[in-house]
Amino acid sequence: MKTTFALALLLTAVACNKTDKASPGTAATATGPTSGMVDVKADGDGFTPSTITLKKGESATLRFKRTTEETCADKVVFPELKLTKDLPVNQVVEIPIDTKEAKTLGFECGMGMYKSKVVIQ
Ligand SMILES: [Cu+2]
Repeated sequence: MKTTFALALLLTAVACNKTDKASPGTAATATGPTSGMVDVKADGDGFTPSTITLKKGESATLRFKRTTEETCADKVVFPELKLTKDLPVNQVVEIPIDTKEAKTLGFECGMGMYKSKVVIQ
């Protein structure tokens, strides 16, 4: 498990360096609240990271990228926002998050599996 997790972090870091040269410090490895661009991977394990903590009041955009056909996470749904976005393979889909209020926003795949969340604090 630990090896898989480390590998996922490594892959995230590599992807981040390729696509987001301007802010190398915003990798999804942060454990504390973050802001700015946050990469979220969708694959056979669902969404990674599955919990994203954002700083209240600071602008944040989730950058979803599906990396495999082998998943039903071909779209992401935010039920509270009534928002559904398709996730084409290997395309970054940006979803800005309103962080004005401290709250928890759930998100999931189109079938309601892979429960994940954004915590604004
Ligand atoms: Cu599903």
